[in-house]
Amino acid sequence: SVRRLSLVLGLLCANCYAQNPLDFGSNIKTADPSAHVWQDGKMYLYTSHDEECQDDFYMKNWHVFSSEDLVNWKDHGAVLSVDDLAWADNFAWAPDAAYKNGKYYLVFPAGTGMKDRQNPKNSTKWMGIGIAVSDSPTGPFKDVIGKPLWREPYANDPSLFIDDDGTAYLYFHGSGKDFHVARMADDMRSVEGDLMEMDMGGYEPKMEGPWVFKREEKYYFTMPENNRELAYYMADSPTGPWTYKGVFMEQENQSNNHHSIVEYKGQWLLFYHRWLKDAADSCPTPQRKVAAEYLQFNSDGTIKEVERTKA
Ligand code: FUB
Repeated sequence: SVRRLSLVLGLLCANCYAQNPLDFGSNIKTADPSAHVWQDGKMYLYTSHDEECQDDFYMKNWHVFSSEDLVNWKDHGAVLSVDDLAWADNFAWAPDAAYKNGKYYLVFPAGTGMKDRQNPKNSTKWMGIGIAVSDSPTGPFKDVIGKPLWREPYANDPSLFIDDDGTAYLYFHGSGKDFHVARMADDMRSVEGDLMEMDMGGYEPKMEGPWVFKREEKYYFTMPENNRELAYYMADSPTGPWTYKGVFMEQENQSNNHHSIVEYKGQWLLFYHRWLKDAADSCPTPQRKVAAEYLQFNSDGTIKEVERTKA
């Protein structure tokens, strides 16, 4: 797969070299990449931002990176921060973005309270999902509704999928094994109707960050199963019923993963994060870094297993 990634990069950029994790040209620690290609043809990554040497997921802002060749990246800085929110002050976790009606939307989880590792029952942590708007893909984004989309149930790791008819669906991670989807109102400022429970064909493992995409008339619901292995379902509609298809990327270092999948210049790509301890890092424990791989499909539409490029 080193060869494969080099090939992608070689095709996209003469004299480029394989980078995995991606070299963002800054020392900040990033995770939870949501990849999108907008009208200008560039690749945009919306990521969360780990504090230096973090081990508690107390995270404060979200960044956007862009690239035209997947090698040279521009960091557009913190495009939204929990300091900008009236309803949350922590847990700036995995974001996603969408383009609709001439505006760019950043959908993000954030929360309040504290985690108590020794006595989890004393934890007061709460999380909800917000939506912020900008005229530019690189923000800054503004929380125009000034509150979460809902308070109950607990929700994080939102992911927006806009179908060909313009309907926007919001998938998210709730508490435990819940596979729900919400339909967004046309102005993207609220949820229309109730949360819909999806038929997962009888297999509902614990999961985090869902990511939905469409390819050749099939819908794919992908997610880190048990928070670690990337697995997927397929369906004929964005709300299921879904058929489980298995794992396409194994876990690494007993650590969480979070990913997105996008087509770029005729090639499908998988963005995800790894936990690495590199020599240049002064942190005592592995830290999260965003990486990418080629994604290949079989003729029946199933996803070929992906091996990580050697870091
Ligand atoms: O980055 C904080 C959390 O860790 C994310 O929301 C989860 O998906 C996991 O990556």
